[in-house]
Amino acid sequence: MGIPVIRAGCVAFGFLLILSAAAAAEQGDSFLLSDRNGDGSIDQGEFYDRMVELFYFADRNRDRALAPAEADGVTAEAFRDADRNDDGQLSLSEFTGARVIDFNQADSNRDGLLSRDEAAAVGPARSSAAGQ
Ligand SMILES: [Ca+2]
Ligand SMILES: [Ca+2]
Ligand SMILES: [Ca+2]
Repeated sequence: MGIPVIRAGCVAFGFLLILSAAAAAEQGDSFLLSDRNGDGSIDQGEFYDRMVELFYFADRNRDRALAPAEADGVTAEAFRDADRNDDGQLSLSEFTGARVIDFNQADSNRDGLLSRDEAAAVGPARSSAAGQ
């Protein structure tokens, strides 16, 4: 019995993350959001952390997996590619695994860092904004 205080704290913390992410997104600069140490580039650790945040942000029913309906902006093809065990859901590792491939593709000078220009090529998990 009794209220699980620790758990409530985690939920509140999660909300803070979501709120700060949403606030930064409103300011339209996801690059600054990802570049935590402010050195002007996104390293793989920073990228991974950001992807984990996005994963939990997208996981609206909080089952730690993304259903196609939760993976906004991910094309059906990209979703299938990322869904390695073919269970119709993206686990955290499946999601981040697919995004790391994006990171490597965007890192055109292969220095393991994304500059602002390179990061723009990754985009918000959308292959095309034109398709609406
Ligand atoms: Ca950085
Ligand atoms: Ca989910
Ligand atoms: Ca899966």
